Amino acid sequence: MAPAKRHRRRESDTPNSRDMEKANMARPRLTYFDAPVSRGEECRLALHLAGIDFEDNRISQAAWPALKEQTPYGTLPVLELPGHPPLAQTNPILLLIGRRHGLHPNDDFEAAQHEAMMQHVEELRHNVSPTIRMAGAEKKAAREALVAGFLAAWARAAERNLASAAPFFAGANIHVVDLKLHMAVRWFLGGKVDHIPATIFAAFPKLMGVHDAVRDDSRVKAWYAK
Ligand SMILES: N[C@@H](CCC(=O)N[C@@H](CS)C(=O)NCC(=O)O)C(=O)O
Repeated sequence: MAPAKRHRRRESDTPNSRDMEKANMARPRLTYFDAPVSRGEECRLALHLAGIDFEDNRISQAAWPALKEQTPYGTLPVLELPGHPPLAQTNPILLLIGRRHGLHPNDDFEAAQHEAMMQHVEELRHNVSPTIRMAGAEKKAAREALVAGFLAAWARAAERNLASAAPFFAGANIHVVDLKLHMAVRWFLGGKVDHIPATIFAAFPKLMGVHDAVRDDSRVKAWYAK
């Protein structure tokens, strides 16, 4: 099948285990679910900002069980680079792209500060994601508790660590950490996460500012204009 725009593969093209083991394709391939969200989308954005011609391999939930055990950690995203075994875990994927393409600082202390914030975003996901599998009253109670407790504290800590941000985490230049912060805010901004207000982060201007600056970046706009 000829690749569609952004080199998307369809479910029928899902890589088999031999593909994943060998990673001997001609160009990088990112595998994630077929949705513009979360860990997969921030890796897609990082690859796009890095100017890498990559295969955007999107799989359906139905195709996932057959692939899960073939991935390094049973999770997506997975990045395959020609000549290397598949690489999983979102932050290491982002750091590899970021270090190679000027989207992560060279200074080791500065880099560690970025990585701390990246981990902060992962902790947000680890706390909120379990509620996705809940239903009814249990989901409502769990999310209301998150809004009052964890999410409020999470946003305060994010804002504290964005003290000198303008417009991005490290000032004028976009880095992979900004892509993660953008995706974290965007998760709730559309108001589609039941029991978590769309305005959950509205009182945190620096956090919102990073979200907006990434949204308004010309390369990010170009990605969504495709
Ligand atoms: N620590 C992993 C977590 C990855 C993760 O949980 N990915 C989700 C999608 S965002 C997933 O693979 N879900 C399917 C499953 O766990 O079976 C990372 O940072 O990449």
